[in-house]
Amino acid sequence: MPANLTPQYLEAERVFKAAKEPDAKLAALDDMIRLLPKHKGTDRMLAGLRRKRSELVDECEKAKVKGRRGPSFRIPPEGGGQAALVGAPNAGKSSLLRALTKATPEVGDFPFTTREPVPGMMAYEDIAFQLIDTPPITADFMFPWMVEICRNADAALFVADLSTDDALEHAAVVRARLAEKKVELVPQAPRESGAPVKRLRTLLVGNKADAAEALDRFDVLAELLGEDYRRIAVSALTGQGLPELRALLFDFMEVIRVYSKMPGKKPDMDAPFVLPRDSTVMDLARKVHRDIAERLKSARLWGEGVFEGQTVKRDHVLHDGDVVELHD
Ligand SMILES: Nc1nc2c(ncn2[C@@H]2O[C@H](COP(=O)(O)OP(=O)(O)OP(=O)(O)O)[C@@H](O)[C@H]2O)c(=O)[nH]1
Ligand SMILES: [Mg+2]
Repeated sequence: MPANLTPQYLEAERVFKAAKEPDAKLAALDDMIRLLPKHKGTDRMLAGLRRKRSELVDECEKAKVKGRRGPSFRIPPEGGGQAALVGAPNAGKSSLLRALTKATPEVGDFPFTTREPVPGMMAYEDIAFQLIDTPPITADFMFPWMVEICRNADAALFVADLSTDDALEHAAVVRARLAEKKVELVPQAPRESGAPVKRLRTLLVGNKADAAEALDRFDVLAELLGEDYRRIAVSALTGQGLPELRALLFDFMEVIRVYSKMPGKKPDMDAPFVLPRDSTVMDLARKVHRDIAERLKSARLWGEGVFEGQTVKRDHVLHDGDVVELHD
């Protein structure tokens, strides 16, 4: 391996190897081509990557000709974490996805405007979280694949419509419907994982805060739901509360951003690695590249609780914003 491959390149390579669909592979390959240091020593590698790219483009074309496979209900996670927007009809789930991301799902003042899951990336400072807009859940109907979406998500945004008194009943229905299918909306990340009941950490988002008496309704709703959900009132229409929602979701997802640097070089402050809170230097090394993790001897750190460039052990716990230089 040439010595000058950056951690960002190696991360793109890891994503490429892990990707299953041709279009996901293609996106990762484009990142690799962009991130590959360009000089004489990497000419042959670059040519190899470009050849692979043209093969993949052919593969993608063939997949398209075969016909649309219909909506994919398993949405591969991207960014710092995946959160599903769930709720009753007309609560404003699709409007929120439009307001928070570049995605453009249809919005309408009739139920079941949304019939397929739609992902979008919500930027927060220098990272992004993936939000998934979903169809409504009602007493009469819920798409069966909603369960799969919820099971795969890291969190839910439980969207309630604060413009109507029906919100209280609707919210109870949504929660009960999911619970029937063994998806429990819980206020905090559960300690134990998954099966058979998925405990999905949930933020309560009261939308249409611009409507009359919205905030009073929100208080009643929170009380009715009983659980101590963290909550925020927003309006997809006026934009009120949306910056706070971005920040709250970042805190709620319990992740940290860590910036890697090569010895003697400036850190890459544009592309942080996103790790679960309480991750260690070793966890970072594993994320950068398995080979680096295996050979890791020590690390130098710039950040919280250490002096500039302090040498730390592999089990040192990282903090949001730390800059780390890995030595093998
Ligand atoms: N006043 C007000 N109206 C809103 C707000 N957000 C959405 N709406 C309106 O509420 C209606 C429903 O919005 P959607 O975003 O389609 O709701 P949804 O939850 O995606 O609905 P389904 O796809 O049927 O589940 C539309 O008429 C929106 O214009 C808001 O913050 N304030
Ligand atoms: Mg919708």
